[in-house]
Amino acid sequence: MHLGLGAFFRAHQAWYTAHADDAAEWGIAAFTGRSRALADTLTAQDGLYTLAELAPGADHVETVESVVAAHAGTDHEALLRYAADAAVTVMTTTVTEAGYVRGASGIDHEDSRVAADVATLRADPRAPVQTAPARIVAFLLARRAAGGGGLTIVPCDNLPSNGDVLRDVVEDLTSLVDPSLQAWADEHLSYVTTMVDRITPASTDDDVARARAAGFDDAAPVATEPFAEWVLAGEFRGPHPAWETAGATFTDDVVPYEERKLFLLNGAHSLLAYAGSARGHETVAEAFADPLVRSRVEAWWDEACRHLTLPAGDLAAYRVALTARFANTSIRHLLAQIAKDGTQKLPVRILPTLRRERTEGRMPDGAVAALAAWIASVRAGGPALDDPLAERLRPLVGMPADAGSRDLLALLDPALAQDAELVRAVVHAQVLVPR
Ligand code: CS2
Repeated sequence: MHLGLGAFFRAHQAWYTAHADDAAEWGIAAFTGRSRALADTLTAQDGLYTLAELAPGADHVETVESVVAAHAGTDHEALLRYAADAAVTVMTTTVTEAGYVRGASGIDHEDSRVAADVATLRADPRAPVQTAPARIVAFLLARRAAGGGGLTIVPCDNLPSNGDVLRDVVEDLTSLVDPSLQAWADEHLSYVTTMVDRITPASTDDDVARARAAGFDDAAPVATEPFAEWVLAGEFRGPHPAWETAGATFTDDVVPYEERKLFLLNGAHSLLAYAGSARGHETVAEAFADPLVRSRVEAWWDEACRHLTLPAGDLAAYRVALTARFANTSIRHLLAQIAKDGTQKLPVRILPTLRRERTEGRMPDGAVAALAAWIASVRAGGPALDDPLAERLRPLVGMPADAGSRDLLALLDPALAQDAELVRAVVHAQVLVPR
């Protein structure tokens, strides 16, 4: 089972499942977020789609066969049918950082969709719900009712300790909906934490044309990069595909890999997204080729590396590989896509390093540039406004730099706004990255 049928899932978890030694024994039933279109398109082609790995001089196209059923997220009845199926032992999720609807701890009790889902599930545990955590709770209630066995939930979004994050959210929601479910969950359910990596832009008409030119009549192709990495930690409550035979790594401690990827790749991505779009670039490769933006990325990498625990040689090699990945002009990775949901992304990508640097008495230029560029994007009414907290960002459009910066930093973390030296540095940095 998968929640969050999109391009990334099809380039990553579905691809690993298709390449596992035991691929013939597994199939994925995948659900979109809400939209019906992709589910219908994939259903019309029996779940098959082409995956193009793109790099200058090294394109490779294959057909991926692991998705055996594609459903719209609104097809709640189908979701509950899988819950009762003993053959379903693993649920992966890619619901985006914002999709977990996290609060300060557990789920966000202030979110009106959460309140609505709680009321719905209390009244009828089989009624359709809106949020991803509620869909999972509905799934678990149906599984318990059907006497279903062990299940492992494997979140695949860019959040540190994503297994723990999802557990906290689901358990908190469970306590609001039906506390008696917890005892069943303790016995039958486990959460695995993962680091996922593969740069996969949203699909476009160009991808359809490319597939056609390669001889495939595919209305739902995916384009990605050759690189892929998956590191998983935790206990499974049942069988899972032999992902390790396709190159996934099972380890005891995923944190060092998560931090390396979140800070160096995703942190740099966010910096590129805001600073690059302010300077008129459209894609990651274009922004990365701009020496002014690139110098900020290098500064950011230096700062972040000071706080990563993997050996220096590993980090240096990762930076070299990332440099080639960001420079890959065969992929059009739009900055506007990465700029979405900044209030959810920056706190996990940039703030841990920023806090550690401030504690050690330094003013980290790269981290400051990332925050300043995000603030500039909000103040200019740019792509940063595509955010679950848009209502709180919009009043700051056009605000003077000093007042706006303080308020926006406070939105990410109130303690940041108390750091007067930091606020000054952020206001000053905006001058360095002009629109
Ligand atoms: C990107 C990620 O959109 C974003 O925020 O930073 O989707 C990134 O491309 C992936 O994490 C790469 O593995």
